Amino acid sequence: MAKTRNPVDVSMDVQVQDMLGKAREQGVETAFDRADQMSPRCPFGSAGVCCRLCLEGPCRIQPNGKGPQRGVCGANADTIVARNFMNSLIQGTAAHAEHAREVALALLHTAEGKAPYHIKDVGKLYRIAEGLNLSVEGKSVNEVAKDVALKALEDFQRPEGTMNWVSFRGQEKSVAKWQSLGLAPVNSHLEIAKAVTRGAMGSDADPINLLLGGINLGIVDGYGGLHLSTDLQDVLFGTPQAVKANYSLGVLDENKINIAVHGHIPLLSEKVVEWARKLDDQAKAAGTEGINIVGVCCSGNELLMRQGVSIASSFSSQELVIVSGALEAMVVDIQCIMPGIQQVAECYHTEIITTLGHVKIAGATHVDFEPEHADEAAKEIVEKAIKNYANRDHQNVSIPKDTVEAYAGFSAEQITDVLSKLNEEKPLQPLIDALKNGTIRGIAAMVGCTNPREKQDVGNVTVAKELMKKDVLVLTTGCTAHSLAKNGLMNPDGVKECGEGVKSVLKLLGEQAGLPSLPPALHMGSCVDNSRPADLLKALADELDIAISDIPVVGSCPETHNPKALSIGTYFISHGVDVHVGVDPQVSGSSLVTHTLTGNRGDEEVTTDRLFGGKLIYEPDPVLAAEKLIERIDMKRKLLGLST
Ligand code: SF4
Ligand code: MSK
Repeated sequence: MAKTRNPVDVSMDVQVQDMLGKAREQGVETAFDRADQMSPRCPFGSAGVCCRLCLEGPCRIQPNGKGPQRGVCGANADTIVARNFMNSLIQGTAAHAEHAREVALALLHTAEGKAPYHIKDVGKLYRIAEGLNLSVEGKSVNEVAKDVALKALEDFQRPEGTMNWVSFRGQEKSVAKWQSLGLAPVNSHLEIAKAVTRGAMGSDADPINLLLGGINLGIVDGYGGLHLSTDLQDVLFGTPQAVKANYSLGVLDENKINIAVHGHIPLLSEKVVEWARKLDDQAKAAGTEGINIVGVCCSGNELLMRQGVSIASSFSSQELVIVSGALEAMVVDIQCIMPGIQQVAECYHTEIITTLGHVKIAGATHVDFEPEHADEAAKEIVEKAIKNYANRDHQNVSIPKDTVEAYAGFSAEQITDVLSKLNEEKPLQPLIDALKNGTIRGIAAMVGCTNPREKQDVGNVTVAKELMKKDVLVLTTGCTAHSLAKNGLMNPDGVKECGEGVKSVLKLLGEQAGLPSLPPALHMGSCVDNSRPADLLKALADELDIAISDIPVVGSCPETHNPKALSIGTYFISHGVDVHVGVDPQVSGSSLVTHTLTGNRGDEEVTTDRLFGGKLIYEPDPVLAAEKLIERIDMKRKLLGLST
């Protein structure tokens, strides 16, 4: 067993280090400790060569050529690795598709008057209806919303053709390529079921075919998951605009009842915020100064973007919010919720409240959340938190003092709006000019997670700073945004980290928004909001009449932990965008699979770079990763005839 890391070695964040110290002093185990106990990693699992698809197994292939080279059924390392990779993509894609389906159903029920939400962004609803070729003439807002919701739900059941959201949001050039390769998805559920089937024992055994199936899943993830979710969430809850909030464990408030919302789907968290405001007097009557909602993971991102709610923690340090001793309730829905929060909560007074019938944690309180009864559920949750304040042990409360101020809310619409102040007719032109003349060298979407096995924030912050100083414009989402915010990169002051080119553009844009500068990292939202950088790329490519794969743009996911990051990455690769991961994607057991994903476009063999114009870059060293990303940006600039 590897030795336990010191707190200074698990996170860059001093508050996380201190809180981990408190947890250890009090004998409370967290993910950082369990990560140490789980080291070293199993070499078979790490290489992706362990198969347990059927009861003939488990089978494992020695990657060094020694020992058996095929499983009992005859599957070799290439097939096993490709199937395992595809199974990760299924996990990610299914999670995003289900997120989207739940939001689409909530929109339908809202339009029918059966769920207590309202259409907040009517303009976006009508733009979506137009994009889907729906007639709006003579229809009420709710009738249009119902038509849009039904079109969305059709993407889970249509028997043939191409998904509505692929035709609507996809770039024509990309869609044509996918159709020519037979990769354009028909409907999310069909493609996910097909992938499960082809990856099962005794089914698809051609590794290249399996990887192409993975590309199909990436497209489903992007359009049937990310775009669909973002679009309909914006319709229901509003399209984000620039907003200021605070980051770090210090956002907890000793004088208030603290409720953390954690997970992903804003149907629940938006209602919790609404009811926290309504029941503030009840909290005051309990002897506090009111209710303080804080965000964890992507529920946090969703509320930050639309409500300005502050963020307590990214994924890897989620248990430490409880260790503060000041958290009355942690309300969770789905994805990225560590089962370990319940064990930690049992050492303090925090009540863990699960809300979905299909996502429970043993020992936690369950309040069933259905959009139709959202108000009743949210009210009950907030009342439970208020009641639980009486159980707080005030001697055991430790809230770090400082917070970091950050700006978020940079939807594609908000960025376009700021740009339009420079050129009303062609808002994207200033960005295009800056890209063309090299003031902006390229664009990077910094996305993904934090991972308890990695030193928290180091990869995310280092890659971002390295790219910024080389004049790359950084967009960000997910828990990566938490790392960047805590380290001052979502604040106008952080612009000092940028090269002169990007700095001048951010300052100019900042002036249009009444700020000394835009922050060097533009926070575009949650995991599903990776649709937002994609929207911006599509708009740029359309304006330039080039393919998205031609734009000098990269994605980077330095500290990922979740298969969802792999499916998002595959979505970007399917458009020809290079994607860096800093954590082993577990494919090294097959040189064929590794080469197909990471090889170059000039290679004779099939590679994603040759087929789509983008590839996977695995590089754990963040400085080297940034260098590799810059190389690819410069390569694309050269192909466009731009200076490097
Ligand atoms: Fe072994 Fe083949 Fe079964 Fe996998 S599918 S466990 S390789 S027999
Ligand atoms: S929550 S998937 S740790 S970004 Fe979206 Fe954060 Fe990654 Fe979960």
